[in-house]
Amino acid sequence: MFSSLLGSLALLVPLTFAQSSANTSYAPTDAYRLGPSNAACTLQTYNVTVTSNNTVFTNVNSYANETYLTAVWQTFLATFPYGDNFTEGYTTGYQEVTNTYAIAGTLCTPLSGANTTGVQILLHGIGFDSSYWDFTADGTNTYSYVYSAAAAGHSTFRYDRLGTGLSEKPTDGYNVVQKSTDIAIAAKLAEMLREGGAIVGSPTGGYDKVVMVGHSYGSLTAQGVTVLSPSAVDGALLTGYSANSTAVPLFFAASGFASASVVMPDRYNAAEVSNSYLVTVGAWNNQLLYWYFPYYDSALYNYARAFEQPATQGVLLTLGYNITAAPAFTGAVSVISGAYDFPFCQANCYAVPAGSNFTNTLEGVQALYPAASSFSTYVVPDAGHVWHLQYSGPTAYQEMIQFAERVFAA
Ligand SMILES: *[C@@H]1O[C@H](CO)[C@@H](O)[C@H](O)[C@H]1NC(C)=O
Ligand SMILES: *[C@@H]1O[C@H](CO)[C@@H](O)[C@H](O)[C@H]1NC(C)=O
Ligand SMILES: *[C@@H]1O[C@H](CO)[C@@H](O)[C@H](O)[C@H]1NC(C)=O
Ligand SMILES: *[C@@H]1O[C@H](CO)[C@@H](O)[C@H](O)[C@H]1NC(C)=O
Ligand SMILES: *[C@@H]1O[C@H](CO)[C@@H](O)[C@H](O)[C@H]1NC(C)=O
Ligand SMILES: *[C@@H]1O[C@H](CO)[C@@H](O)[C@H](O)[C@H]1NC(C)=O
Ligand SMILES: *[C@@H]1O[C@H](CO)[C@@H](O)[C@H](O)[C@H]1NC(C)=O
Ligand SMILES: *[C@@H]1O[C@H](CO)[C@@H](O)[C@H](O)[C@H]1NC(C)=O
Ligand SMILES: CC(=O)N[C@H]1CO[C@H](CO)[C@@H](O)[C@@H]1O
Repeated sequence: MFSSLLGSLALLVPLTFAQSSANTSYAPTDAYRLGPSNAACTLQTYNVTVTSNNTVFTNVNSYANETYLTAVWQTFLATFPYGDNFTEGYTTGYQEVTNTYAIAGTLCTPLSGANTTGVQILLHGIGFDSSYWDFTADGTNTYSYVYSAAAAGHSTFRYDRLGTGLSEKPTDGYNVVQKSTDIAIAAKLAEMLREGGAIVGSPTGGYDKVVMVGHSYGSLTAQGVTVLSPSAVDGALLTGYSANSTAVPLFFAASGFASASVVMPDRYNAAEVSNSYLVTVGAWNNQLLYWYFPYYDSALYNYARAFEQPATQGVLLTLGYNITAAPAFTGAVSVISGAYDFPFCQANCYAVPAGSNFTNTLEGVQALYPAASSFSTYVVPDAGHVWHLQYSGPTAYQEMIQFAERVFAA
């Protein structure tokens, strides 16, 4: 079993604020925000040791120039999904990789009122770090899911994906920072939440239920956890997600993904992140992929762009790998996406194949979960991919909380 290989040490590392404040790539307000006023939050960096079955890349270089990176995209998109030429030219199979990664995570428990014995682990998507879940660019808690969850008595654990925020940024953005590694880290952290004492601030005996909540690539990762480590979580809440890959080539083409240190030289330098760490090339590319105009506060969009976080080319090239059914996953599954989600619905989550009994694109995910205890979908009106940050998001947070409560009560 893959999950048995994950059973290694996870040690605490005290976070040094002085070091992080030197880095403008991490929004300073987020670095110092230890969660909303209705929760007690602990930010810690954990040494997480995992073994993962990684795609082995060849003919790539973490310090390649933009011309070369673009040529890789061209080959990839010419043969999508993962045609022979890309596989033959750039990958040579799989190899187990064991490493220890410094991952920054924040556990928030409600300060008063109800206090669930379960926890939600929150996996953000590409372009963000874990501040996505506690987003306060408008100066309020309106778009903080951490706040809404705490108000409902729920504990949350959000962490910065490898290569983002305050987490480690390994140089090798291909063989190391890729989807398999992210799946293993997510599974390991979920297991740590279930164990007592592993996560600072968690109950002595650990949490009795773990709901994994993803957004976008975080949902692709969570789906991988349900395949490879099905007992790690009791529920999978996949947001900003579908099983429809029609728009994926458009997503890549419209992003203009290029090196963070080239696109945003005032925030990133090659000493901090290698060239393989990419951001969208322009603010409007970011809008095209993620936001549905005009249903959002431009202050949130401006902040999201100003502090856009990178994803490695290895993550982006492997995000479609190993999307297979999870026949061993017996927990609950729900999919919640914005009606106009671009990457996962090509801007219309009501498009379904002729003759199908689906009422929306998200229902296609059910085929991956033959043994799930329950399956549901919800389409968030007037919202795009980052629906949590759009005007209709906060109302839909209640759908997420209700799902978690059903899992906690089961
Ligand atoms: C975590 O890992 C880093 C890098 O290897 C190391 O310097 C640090 O001592 C470790 N922390 C603990 C608590 O072992
Ligand atoms: C990696 O993949 C190979 C081939 O599919 C498999 O034999 C092996 O068990 C996998 N290892 C892990 C850690 O999943
Ligand atoms: C991913 O899929 C490939 C091809 O089916 C397989 O060999 C590999 O073991 C899978 N990796 C993981 C981590 O399951
Ligand atoms: C970019 O890298 C490629 C491959 O190494 C090289 O052929 C090309 O000359 C480089 N271009 C520039 C502008 O440095
Ligand atoms: C791979 O490249 C060769 C040579 O350029 C071309 O003839 C072939 O059609 C390509 N195959 C695919 C699947 O794109
Ligand atoms: C909720 O549970 C956590 C973990 O056991 C504990 O630290 C916290 O004080 C509790 N909060 C309330 C309001 O009971
Ligand atoms: C996938 O999305 C495309 C584009 O929106 C749509 O035409 C197609 O019907 C969808 N297929 C499924 C199986 O949902
Ligand atoms: C569609 O039909 C399939 C096969 O009969 C069934 O398993 C599935 O639950 C149906 N989906 C919806 C949304 O009715
Ligand atoms: C932009 C910036 O200041 N980056 C720095 C972040 O921290 C690392 C490690 O301390 C430095 O190497 C970077 O130069």
